[in-house]
Amino acid sequence: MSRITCPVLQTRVTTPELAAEQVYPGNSVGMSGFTGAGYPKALPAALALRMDRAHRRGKDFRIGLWTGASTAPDADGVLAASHGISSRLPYNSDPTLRALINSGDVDYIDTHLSHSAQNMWFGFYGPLDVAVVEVTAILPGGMLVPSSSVGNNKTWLDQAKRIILEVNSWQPRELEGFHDIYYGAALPPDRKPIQLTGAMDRIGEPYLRVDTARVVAVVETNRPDRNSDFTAPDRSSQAIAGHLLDFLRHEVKAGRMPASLLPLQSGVGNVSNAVLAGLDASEFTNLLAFTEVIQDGMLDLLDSGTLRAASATSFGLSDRGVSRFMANIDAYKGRILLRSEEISNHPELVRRLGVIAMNGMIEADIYGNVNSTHIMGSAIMNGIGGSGDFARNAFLNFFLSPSTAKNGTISAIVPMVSHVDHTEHDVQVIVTEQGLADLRGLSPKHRAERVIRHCAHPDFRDRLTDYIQRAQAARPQARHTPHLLDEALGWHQGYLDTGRM
Ligand code: 0RQ
Repeated sequence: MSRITCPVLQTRVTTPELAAEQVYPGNSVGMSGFTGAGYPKALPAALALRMDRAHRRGKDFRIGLWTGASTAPDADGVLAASHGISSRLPYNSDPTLRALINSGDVDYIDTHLSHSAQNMWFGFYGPLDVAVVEVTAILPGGMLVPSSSVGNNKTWLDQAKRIILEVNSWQPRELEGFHDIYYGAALPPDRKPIQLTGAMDRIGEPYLRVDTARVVAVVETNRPDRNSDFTAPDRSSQAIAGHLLDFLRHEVKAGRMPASLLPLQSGVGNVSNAVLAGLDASEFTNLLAFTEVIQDGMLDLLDSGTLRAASATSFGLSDRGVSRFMANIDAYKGRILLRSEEISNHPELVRRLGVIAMNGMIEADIYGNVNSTHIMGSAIMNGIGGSGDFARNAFLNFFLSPSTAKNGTISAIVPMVSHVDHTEHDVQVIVTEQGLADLRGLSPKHRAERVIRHCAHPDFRDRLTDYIQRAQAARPQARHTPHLLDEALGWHQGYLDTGRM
């Protein structure tokens, strides 16, 4: 049976090629998609062909591309390969696009995920020409059943001058009812409190609204999301997870949080998956998640009952995870809610609920500043994503990383981070496979001692200790956060000079 039951929108069904003609050079385009889920599957490739043709004729055809977060090779990837992206926001993990950002060909605006929609509403990004949004189905009255991610879709649909919908019949029709789309947002000075006091509260509607008059094309697809496989947690990730779990036990024992903890936010990647696996094997039970992404580890927790329910904005599953989810989809209904990313990551809600935030990092410095985004200060890896939304406002935040990178040759603990995403004022707990440094309530001097002693790899510990001792001795009148600036900045230059990077 057709997934498009709205008579008006049935008349707009067309091919990806004809739909792509609705996108013009220089347009701002808001696409769906978040961590490889729910991105448009057909339109980007058709648009990339149009761009290739224009470029062969010597004409410039590039767009400003806005998404929920990362998409996939057949969205970000094809458009980047056609040199069709002039600017991009927010989070990206596509390697082709990353290379173009780092070569200076694409302007990348690395905004907090919770800010991306409101910046659009505030008018900070200018007008949105086209929205390209994947949905699961179109209902008779024109309401849209969202697909496997919500991201910024509500804002793109509300704001775009022209709308292209992709209806993907690969997405399970049973997704109807998994979403909670909040329509109560207003702009300052008329904003009201968001009436969400529990992680699983429903404050919105199960559907996305669309003004059918602005829908210029509807394209039918049947293609899977980009589902990334996870490698089994290695020893380092398991050690990081072990330290973190011990610390949670300690906090419960100290009476600082309930036995069922507080709502969890978990970043993506193998360390985060190891933490989820560790939780599943632990005594913790009856937990809640208020997070961005439902990854395989979250399904494990839901299946075992360790996790009662999870609120997020997107799935981020492996192929195996998708099969599992689809086979048991009705059992997850009511236990998984997908919201817009401005709500899943909302600072007001993260702080009210007292979220425990756990995110990866590239490096931390001895004073607790964290770099989540840049390699050697200059090259972007992915982007800040939701890490700042959660960490800054969390009840408790953790930043996790192996203590070294590149086969042990580079220390993830440095005198001064080469780029700052999370400042010493925000960062609470740093964890590596070596141990955990609880920095709450400590002055810079004590933070440095703890980070070096507990988190640095033994191969780098003496060098860091020597650095801090000499920095303290250098200027007796400047011992609050002592640094040897030339040496601190030269630390990374040393890696570059010796060819380690
Ligand atoms: O490079 O791929 O060339 O080998 O950085 O490192 O160890 O694979 O780390 O996949 O766990 O990601 C911070 C990037 C960690 C991620 C980051 C090199 C390393 C490798 C990746 P190669 P790993 P992970 C919710 C929360 C920001 C957004 C966020 C991230 C590559 O967690 O993007 O938290 N976070 N969002 O070799 C030089 C160092 C290095 C280094 C690592 N110190 N020096 N290179 N690398 N450390 C999700 C969303 O918001 C959507």
